[in-house]
Amino acid sequence: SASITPDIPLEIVEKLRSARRVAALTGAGVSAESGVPTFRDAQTGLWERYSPEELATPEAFRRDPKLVWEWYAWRRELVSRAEPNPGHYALAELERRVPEFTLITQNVDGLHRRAGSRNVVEYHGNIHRTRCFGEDRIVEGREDAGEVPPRCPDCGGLLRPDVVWFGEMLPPGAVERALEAAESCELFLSVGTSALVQPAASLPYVALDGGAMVVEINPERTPLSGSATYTLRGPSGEMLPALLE
Ligand code: BJW
Repeated sequence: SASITPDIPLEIVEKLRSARRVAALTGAGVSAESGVPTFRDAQTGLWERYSPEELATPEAFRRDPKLVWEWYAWRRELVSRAEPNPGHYALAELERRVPEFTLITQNVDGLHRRAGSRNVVEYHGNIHRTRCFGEDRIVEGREDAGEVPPRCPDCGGLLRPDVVWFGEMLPPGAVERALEAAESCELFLSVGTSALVQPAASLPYVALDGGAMVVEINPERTPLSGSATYTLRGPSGEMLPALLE
């Protein structure tokens, strides 16, 4: 295990080997190599006409529940057919190597768990779960029930995906678990996220304040790039496996 990929600074490799606590924050870029479109780059399909700020809000759902439901139904289909990529598998392998590893993902696609990650904080929920818009309760097995959107079997209200929209609170416990991990880690990876959406975007700064090394992995510059300890400019499907070599 002595061979080290030349692109990765030795300091990062050494930190990875010695750290007892590591945290990683992931975004849509990690699933890009699985064929899942990101939110803010090269616009495809429904993203062409609508920005996430227009569709991922409770107001949008109230205004046009059918449009919003169909956007998510289309994405649910797409991610069901997608497979985890080498970046997802490398993060799962990292969890097996590090004593305390927390993966905080903004992705709702479930690909990290499918790749074998276990200690996952789903910061923005999960697209495969459905809940009642009125009662805030998880409802199972109604996704394909004729009406669009389907209705709650108990109260008759509209059903929605169990994801976090702009202006909404994060899932119970998610903020606390993520802060705890960011505050106490020795190494924090920010991978495939534009680092724009709060409160996720503040986690790398929490880690920096706590003395952690912060490594950003992204082919593009982000608002975090200037503050990160190291930036690895490249796709996560190549950079994450290289970290493990
Ligand atoms: C690659 C790659 C490859 C490409 N390899 N990389 C403080 C200040 C200002 C505003 C706020 C604030 N606090 C709260 C707010 C309001 C708001 C907010 O942040 N607004 C900003 C836009 C400024 N936040 C909220 O409302 C949050 N709630 C909250 O804070 O509650 C309390 C509260 C409420 C109201 C007021 C104040 C407090 C909730 C945010 C929920 C975000 N939800 C979404 C939708 C989820 C469901 C769904 O999937 O549809 O989450 S929006 C969307 O953005 C989604 C994503 O998780 C999130 C982040 O996007 P991400 O993952 O970074 O993707 P992209 O596309 O932006 O970037 C992809 C990156 O990958 C790029 O950088 C590429 O370069 C890179 N890449 N290929 C590696 N191969």
